[in-house]
Amino acid sequence: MDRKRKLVVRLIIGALMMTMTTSVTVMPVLAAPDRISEQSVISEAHSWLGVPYKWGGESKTGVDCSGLVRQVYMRASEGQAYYYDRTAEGIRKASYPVWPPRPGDVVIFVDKNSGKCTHVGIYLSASSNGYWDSYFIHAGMTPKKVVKDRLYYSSYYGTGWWYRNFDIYFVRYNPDKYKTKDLSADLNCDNKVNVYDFSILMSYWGTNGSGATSCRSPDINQDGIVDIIDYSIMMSQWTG
Ligand SMILES: [Ca+2]
Ligand SMILES: [Ca+2]
Repeated sequence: MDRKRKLVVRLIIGALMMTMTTSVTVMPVLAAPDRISEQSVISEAHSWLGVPYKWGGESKTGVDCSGLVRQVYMRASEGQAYYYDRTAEGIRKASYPVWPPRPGDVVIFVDKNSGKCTHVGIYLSASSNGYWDSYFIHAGMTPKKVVKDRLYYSSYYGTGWWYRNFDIYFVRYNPDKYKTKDLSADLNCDNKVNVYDFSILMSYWGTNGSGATSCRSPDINQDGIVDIIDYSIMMSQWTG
């Protein structure tokens, strides 16, 4: 290649690189993705409607108020974020008060007698009356299942019941207090990576994992096959 040609080639490469650089710089700068979107929390919360109330429960066969909030947040973030403390009081401590609330924020109910947060729910939207009569989803005793209710005109507890018994406010999780942990191998979303997940992985070995009814796909790294790579990811997260 003579010098002239080399120069032309260099110019073309330079122009290409400039174009590439330019196209990179004009790309919109994306903020760090929100681990939990409002929409994912709201749709996950709705998928729990009708699940029976069970004290201490954290699955779709039975759940209590704080178990519901924790599971909804954990599943909505695909296991990336969740409250370690599963009590209503723990959820309150890991959050900060907000006004106005955004759909998917947490509703905190502080017992007027004990001063402790004894109930939590997920805020959906203000009603036509305003935020004080907002819609929320929660797992409660009346009826003993996950329902959608209103803060003031409660369909199940009667008008004003929540306010007579609780101080109510809205909170959002505090990223600084919000612990993260890679649980992508927790296929059944029970917050542990153990033999249950292992047996799900094994039963889809060599397939693309489609058809699995577990909370997460056994194709953990999403490369189209359940294989040794997924197995090693699982082993690295093993909690037993
Ligand atoms: Ca598991
Ligand atoms: Ca895989």
